[in-house]
Amino acid sequence: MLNVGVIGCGVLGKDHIKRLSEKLRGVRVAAVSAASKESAEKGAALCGGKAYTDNEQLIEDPKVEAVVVASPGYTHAEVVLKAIAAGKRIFCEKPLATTAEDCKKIVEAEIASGRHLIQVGFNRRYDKGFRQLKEELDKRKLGEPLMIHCTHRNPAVADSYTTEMAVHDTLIHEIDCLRWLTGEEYASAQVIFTRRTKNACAHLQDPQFMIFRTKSGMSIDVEVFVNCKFGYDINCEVVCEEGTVKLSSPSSPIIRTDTRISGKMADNWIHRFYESYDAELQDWIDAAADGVINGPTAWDGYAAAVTADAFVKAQKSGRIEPITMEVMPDFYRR
Ligand code: ISE
Repeated sequence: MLNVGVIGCGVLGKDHIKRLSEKLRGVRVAAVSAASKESAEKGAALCGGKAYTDNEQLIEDPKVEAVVVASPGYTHAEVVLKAIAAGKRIFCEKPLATTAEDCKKIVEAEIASGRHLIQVGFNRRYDKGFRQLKEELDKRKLGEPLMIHCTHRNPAVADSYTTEMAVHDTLIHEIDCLRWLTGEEYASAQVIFTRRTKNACAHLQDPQFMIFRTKSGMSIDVEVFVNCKFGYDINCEVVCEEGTVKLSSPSSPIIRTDTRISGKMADNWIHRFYESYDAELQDWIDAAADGVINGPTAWDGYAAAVTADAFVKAQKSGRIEPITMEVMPDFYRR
């Protein structure tokens, strides 16, 4: 039984506390922490664990063998570095840290510890549809992939959501998932600001058109539209030399009747990707017994941060920005 401490009791933190204590195997939530006492107590009430308002105290609790980090992104670097120093296993929600520099520090600390401790919560790698897409591509029956077209649409975002968050918070999923899907590193990033929707708040550029080029020359375009109004809409189509492969979307059945076609769409990411959150955490828990990490590593978190930095630069410059990354250390080779 893995005794886990959950850091952060917001929407996703509470969701993780529930799945860890009610649904997943071989795990128990021993403690939770949140900045406010009220929120920590609400989180603790969901699992019967101890409530902390200080993350460091939770990390140092001898009953806590591993931590799930679901606090806001800007807190991740500090918390993860402390957990590595305390020798705890870590599941860290995306982003691993908000800057590539901090991700690098985490990578270096993990390597220095000599143990594989960190999995990053890039949950799309565990989504059934994306897995099927990857299986199909890996067969290479369709020839080499040439282009990928994606959409990442959210029905609406809070006023606190900024133009840069379209990269750090939203596109970050495609940044990781498409790198995993193609097995390629990226060469450049470009952002095209299109005509703005009236439904975005004044400070936000929405939608945005993001273009990647990979090292082999493949081009990838992602429409990020976070006030699309009509639902949570994730699409991905890979165009290969001899055919295309497309994510089933929506994943619910399509009904044809009375000269109409209809189907149900997810209203938010928690519902759309529910099963992938279960699967990624179960994999992390199961791997703990063998002291390994099967899912996205701290290096993947670093690679995503470097790419995100190039996209933010491209938002500001309007130019095609190069993406340059260091060589992956042997520690992360599988
Ligand atoms: C959010 O943090 C997510 O992880 C969602 O998957 C994404 O669609 C959304 O735009 C982000 O804000």
